[in-house]
Amino acid sequence: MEQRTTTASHWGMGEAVTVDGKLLRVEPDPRDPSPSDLLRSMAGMVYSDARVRVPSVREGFLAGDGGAGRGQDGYVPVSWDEALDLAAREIGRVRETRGNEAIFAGSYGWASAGRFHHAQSQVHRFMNAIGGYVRSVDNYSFAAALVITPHVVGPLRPMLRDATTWPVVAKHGELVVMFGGVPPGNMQIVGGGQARHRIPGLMRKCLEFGVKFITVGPQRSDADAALDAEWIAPRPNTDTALMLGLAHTLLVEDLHDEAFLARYTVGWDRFRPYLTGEADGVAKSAEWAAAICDLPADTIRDLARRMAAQRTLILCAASLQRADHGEQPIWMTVVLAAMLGQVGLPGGGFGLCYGCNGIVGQPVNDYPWPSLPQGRNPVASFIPVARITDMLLDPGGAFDYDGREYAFPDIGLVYWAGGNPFHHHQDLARLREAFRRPEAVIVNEISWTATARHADIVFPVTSTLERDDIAMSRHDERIVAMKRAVDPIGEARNDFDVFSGICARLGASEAFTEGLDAQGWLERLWEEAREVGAAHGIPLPDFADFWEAGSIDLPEPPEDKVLLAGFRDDPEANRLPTPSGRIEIFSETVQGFGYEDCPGHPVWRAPYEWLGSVEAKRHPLHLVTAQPITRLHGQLDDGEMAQRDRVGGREPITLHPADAAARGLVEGDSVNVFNDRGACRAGLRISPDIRPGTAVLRTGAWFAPGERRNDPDVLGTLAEVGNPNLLTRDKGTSRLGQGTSAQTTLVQVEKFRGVG
Ligand SMILES: Nc1nc2c(c(=O)[nH]1)N[C@H]1C(S)=C(S)[C@@H](COP(=O)(O)OP(=O)(O)OC[C@H]3O[C@@H](n4cnc5c(=O)[nH]c(N)nc54)[C@H](O)[C@@H]3O)O[C@H]1N2
Ligand SMILES: Nc1nc2c(c(=O)[nH]1)N[C@H]1C(S)=C(S)[C@@H](COP(=O)(O)OP(=O)(O)OC[C@H]3O[C@@H](n4cnc5c(=O)[nH]c(N)nc54)[C@H](O)[C@@H]3O)O[C@H]1N2
Ligand SMILES: [Mo]
Repeated sequence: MEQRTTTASHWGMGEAVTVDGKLLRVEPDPRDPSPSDLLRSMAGMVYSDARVRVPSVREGFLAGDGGAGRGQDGYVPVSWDEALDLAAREIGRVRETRGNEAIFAGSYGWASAGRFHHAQSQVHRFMNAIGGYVRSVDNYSFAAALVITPHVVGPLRPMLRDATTWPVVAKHGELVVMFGGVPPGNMQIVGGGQARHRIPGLMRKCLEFGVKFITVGPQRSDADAALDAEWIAPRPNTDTALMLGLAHTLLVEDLHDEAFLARYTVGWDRFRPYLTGEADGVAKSAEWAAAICDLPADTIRDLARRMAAQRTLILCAASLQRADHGEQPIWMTVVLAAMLGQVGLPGGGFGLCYGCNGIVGQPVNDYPWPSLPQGRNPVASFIPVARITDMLLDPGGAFDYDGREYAFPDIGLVYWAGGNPFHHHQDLARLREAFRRPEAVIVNEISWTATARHADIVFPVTSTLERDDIAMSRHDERIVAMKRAVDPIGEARNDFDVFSGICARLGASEAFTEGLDAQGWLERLWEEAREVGAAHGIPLPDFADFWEAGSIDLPEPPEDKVLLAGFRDDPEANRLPTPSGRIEIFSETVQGFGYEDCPGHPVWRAPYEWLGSVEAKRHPLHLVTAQPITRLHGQLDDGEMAQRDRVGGREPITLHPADAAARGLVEGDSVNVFNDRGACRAGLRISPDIRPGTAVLRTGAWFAPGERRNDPDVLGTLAEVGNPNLLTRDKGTSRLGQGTSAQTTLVQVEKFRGVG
């Protein structure tokens, strides 16, 4: 019998269609104007060959190998009781012998939508119930931006929520300059879910009002083709130099707004000598920038003049700051906008991370819906999230972060639930070495990801469609009942049940469950949501009625928002949360940290590898590891969209026709992509719409159907299907932000002559 049930995911709301308990497909909600095709991949993920079906223990672990076989071992199926006993024994032992400071459960990752079964909330609550854990701070997405913005204009997250909306740009804007674009493929995703994907439509609407778009970056496709955007393609990682060249042009042609700089900023006088070259003998002129960016100087001058002549919004994508010195393009975007003097005007100023998701620039509300309480973590120790390998390889070692020095904790046990470090981290060979250090590694996973295959104990867990949950994201326009559509696959259980089981063995049941089962928690969360709703004038029905209804529409959000409009109106009454209360072109605080790689004002510093470096002689292609259009990171790689996109069973890599020809390569070839850190294979696509000297290999491929899946070395499998993090370098953006610098990578590509 056919059944339809509502569901929600990071890629949108939908309806699961089952017949006799088998999932056929997930259909998009008909009210979604731009639904994501990723819904079509969900059935493939649920029934994937790669599902973890039973609790499993690594062979070498049972033989006491001290971790040496992680990533290369086979697994032994065990009963749930045995696995839970083992996990409780390991956690208990590490806790007793080395304390909770020796447990790392940062467990970074996107997990799945849903307020209760959210894996990070579950694992952190569990860890707090048993005495705490070493955590991680910031994220892979925009860590450098998170750390630099409070020094310059104020914290990033409120700026994302309060970003100037596209309807305002349509009405008041004239020019939008998008560094790193606003890739339409990325707009499919909002963490926690999104009922209506409006951004593609809202951006296209700008055209009707005569707004012009320019995209700056290695790929033309970073702008929606329908926008007919102009395309400027500097060398990757040189945007800061380009922005300095624009700033210099504004200055020497007297196109900058001195009155704005005087009233709303501090430190212009400290930055100006750097720009003119008075400070270091190098004028950051259009010619200077042209040589670095490999663009005509006239293009830069012309762009500066057009920006000054019109109402211009400058956007800087998060990708620019996932690079060596990633703090600089963010800071320089703000400075450039300040020089134009349009900050706080409708359709002018700057915007950060618009390409990150469907919230930034879409009209949104902000409701503090409840989430699973995390409890208190008594362990103070933390790492910036992308310093995981450094931590495991260098216990006790010192690291810098945002003006202070810290020491890496000495980790005995790693617990991961809802994230995939062997997807998200850089230089995976180095990460593997690091993952072999702890006494024990425990992972809850849906699938046999590379991370699961580095664990000693693997718990099989349910995915979204195998359990009941509630989607209520702060910024969404609908609350959705995420209903269980199919039975759990194999012996999979919910993360909550895994942690309840371990807690029962460690005498922490009451602290973790508070006597409630999953249904009890859903009802408690719903009662709290009703209180939040009541406080915001949104009456919510009782749980049974909500569940029956399937979803509840929330009030339409306000359409018009202008970032920093209040500050512009009255900079005294609406001081910015920076030390001076104004935009800091020069930051005494940052200068005071004494970091050569992030001084007191924005600077151009050559990245550790780039097309202008000597290294480019041996590895002459800049590797862009953009977000995958056909999946979410590693999630859904086993689904229809990602598998259909493969070229000869491998992840596609895109080269410019000239670069392909120079290597004797044709479309569809299997290629070898390599540098000194590693190598992987990929399937060749050729496109004139990428900058010569650039190669695009999107992140996240790991699923190999059939034979290749059984490679005993899981990194070997990643190399075969085409995973770029075998090639990326593992170094912080700077001593300030310590974010990932994945986008700073050079490679060479050659025809693959091996088997397959
Ligand atoms: N080279 C390079 N690397 C990058 C980036 C880049 O631009 N270039 N981008 C980075 C960015 S921005 C990010 S955000 C990260 C993303 O990195 P991650 O967030 O770690 O990637 P995901 O694949 O989303 O990992 C989520 C994992 O959780 C599992 N999961 C889902 N639901 C559940 C659940 O309910 N319970 C449990 N236990 N598990 C669940 C999924 O199977 C999946 O393996 O990657 C980063 N890595
Ligand atoms: N479908 C899908 N959507 C996603 C995700 C996903 O996995 N799948 N992940 C989500 C997450 S977690 C995040 S954080 C956001 C990330 O959002 P972004 O960081 O905006 O996304 P990216 O795709 O990494 O990068 C956007 C573009 O930047 C360009 N670029 C790379 N290097 C440079 C450079 O040096 N200069 C310039 N000017 N451009 C450069 C590339 O051409 C790339 O396509 O996306 C989100 N959206
Ligand atoms: Mo991200």
